[in-house]
Amino acid sequence: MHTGKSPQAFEKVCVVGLGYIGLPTAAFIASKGVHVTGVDVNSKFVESINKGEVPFFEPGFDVLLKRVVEEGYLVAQTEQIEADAYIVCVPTPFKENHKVDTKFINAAVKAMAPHLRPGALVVLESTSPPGTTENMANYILELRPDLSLDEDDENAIFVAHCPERVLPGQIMEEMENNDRVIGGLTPRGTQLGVDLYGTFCTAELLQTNATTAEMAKLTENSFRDVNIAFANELSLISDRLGIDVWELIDLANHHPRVNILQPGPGVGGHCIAVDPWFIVSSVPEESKIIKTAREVNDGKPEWVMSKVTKALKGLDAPVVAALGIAFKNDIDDLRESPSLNIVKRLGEENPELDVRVVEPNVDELPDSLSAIANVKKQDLQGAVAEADLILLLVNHKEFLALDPSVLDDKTVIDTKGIWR
Ligand code: SAJ
Repeated sequence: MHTGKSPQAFEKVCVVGLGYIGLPTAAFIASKGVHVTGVDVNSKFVESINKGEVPFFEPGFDVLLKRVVEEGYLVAQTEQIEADAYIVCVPTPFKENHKVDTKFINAAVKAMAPHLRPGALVVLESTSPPGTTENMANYILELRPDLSLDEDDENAIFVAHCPERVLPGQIMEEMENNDRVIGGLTPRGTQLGVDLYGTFCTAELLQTNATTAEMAKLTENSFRDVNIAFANELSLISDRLGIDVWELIDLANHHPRVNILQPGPGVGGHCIAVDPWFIVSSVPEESKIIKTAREVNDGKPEWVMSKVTKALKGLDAPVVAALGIAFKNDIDDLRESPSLNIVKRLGEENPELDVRVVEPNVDELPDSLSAIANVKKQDLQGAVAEADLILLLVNHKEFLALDPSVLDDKTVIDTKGIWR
């Protein structure tokens, strides 16, 4: 629904949290000639961004960042400023009980509160359980009782939720071209959100309320989790039946209304392995399939471990080449990575093993692996040549390009089905 009014112009925008989502969002807005202040508590990130350097790997993004920094439209700093609009893109991890931990949102809002002025828009972009945007707004009012959420009040601020949707690895394309869901706590909050995201997003800007927007995001990622769990469950069933699961899925997918996803070593990343729990912890009684899917996907690394243990039986002082520790192909993101978890357990639980990790997307192993004496990093060719067992964990392009004949005399566990 459009009000017919011309869109609100934003001169100064403050993006809080410069990670995989916040930084590209800040850069896209800045590329439209809006002055953006990117804020992060990590001063190393801030320094690197102000030099035009991306602190993580995302194809094609380096060119955009360099440009907006050089043109002066994006400046990074550790302090928030007075702005027309704020976008909060901080992590929302869960606690032991799978309930959200809002400490980063609270910290962001606390630092924002002194700078907020009437008329400002505050958008929460971090993935959050239903009700979080409203709680955030109430916390703002606690800190700034002079402000109001009543649209008719001259001291009103406007609050909305606009969940991010981009796929890591395809951010340059998806940031502009994915439809967005925008839900305000009030109609004007929604409209201002639409105006803000309309500065750089050329796709549909779908309007709703804040709670539905929160739930839409969780629903999207739970949909994917449930579908991957189906593929992972099929891989366990097929293994028992002596069937090639990839052939099975390929055959089934020829049905016009079947589209099964791919099994793997488990589900990683900070989104799909986390977000469904926000639904389960909000409404536990009713979230049966969503909970079971999480358990199936979380159980897959254990199953891979049991396969490796079986394959290693009888081998004396074996060398294992573990191919890939990122949470998925062709990125450097290790968050919640099932592959990283498998390699860590492999090294820790089997001190007699010599584990060679091949990960083309990172320069150094993370501390969790470099602390294990029998785990080290190696190049692909060397590791494959020296290993008795090849454990393929991620379908990185370098592994897809490997001549399969080098595997001829090796024991191979291929969790992604690339060498079938
Ligand atoms: N995976 C499989 N089999 C598949 C597809 C994926 O095992 O067939 C695994 C991947 O290897 C990875 C995990 O699932 O470990 C998640 O990967 P992904 O590519 O499905 O998703 P993410 O986490 O990179 O990004 C998702 C996306 N959500 C959806 O596709 C519904 C993205 O659009 C969201 O913006 C992102 O979560 C997010 O930040 O929420």
